[in-house]
Amino acid sequence: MQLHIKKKLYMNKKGFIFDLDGVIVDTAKYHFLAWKKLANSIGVDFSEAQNEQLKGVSRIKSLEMILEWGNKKINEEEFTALMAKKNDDYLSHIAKMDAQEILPDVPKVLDYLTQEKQAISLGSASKNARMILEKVHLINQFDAIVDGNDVIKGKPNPEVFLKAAKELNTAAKDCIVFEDSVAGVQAANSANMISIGIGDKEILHEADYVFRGFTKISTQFIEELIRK
Ligand code: B16
Ligand code: MG
Repeated sequence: MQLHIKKKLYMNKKGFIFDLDGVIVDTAKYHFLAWKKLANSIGVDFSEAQNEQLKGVSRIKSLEMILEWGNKKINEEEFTALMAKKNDDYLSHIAKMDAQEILPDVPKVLDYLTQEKQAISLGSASKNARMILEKVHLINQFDAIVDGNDVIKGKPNPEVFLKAAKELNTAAKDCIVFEDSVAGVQAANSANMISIGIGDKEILHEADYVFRGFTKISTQFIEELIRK
């Protein structure tokens, strides 16, 4: 969905696409708590390593994977009920969120891109993305928001990022994606975009560049991406 046009998008050659969970805010810890509670309630163990595999993965696919790990078979009605239960629990954590939960230097990078009149989109698998951006007061920094409500195929399928490029009126090859998940990096690569991993170099080895966080990204590096 395209938001108000805060910038003259036609001036931009590049499109900067940000994942949400794990890139802009540290909501991965809340997804972990909610999935762990749910998994344990149906007698399935759930580790942090398994949670890593769910990063960037849609809610439906995440539950399917948990049930498979636990070797559980349930009917459609139970599946829908468990998804709602997980989301309610997740939302109870989100309710307490504020701007303090924005990851370090994210506002600095967004402000710099805005100052340089670059086009910015969200590209998230989450259906709660818009609400979270509102809660942390970042929603107005985005020219477009593409999230879990706008796509049929989840990451690693590139649909979410291709839609974001379209919203920004930018060619896929001119887009730069910031991602914390393996599935998201793969999606960016399949979309023929520049992938920038935020997190662990070994986990995100498929990305074009990897940084521990935005504090490690220099203004000069962003400048080079703009001018490339
Ligand atoms: P929801 P991202 C993803 O967001 C999360 O990484 C993933 O753990 C979650 O299952 C997915 O959103 C769906 O989230 O349940 O809120 O719709 O990293 O793509 O911003
Ligand atoms: Mg993420």
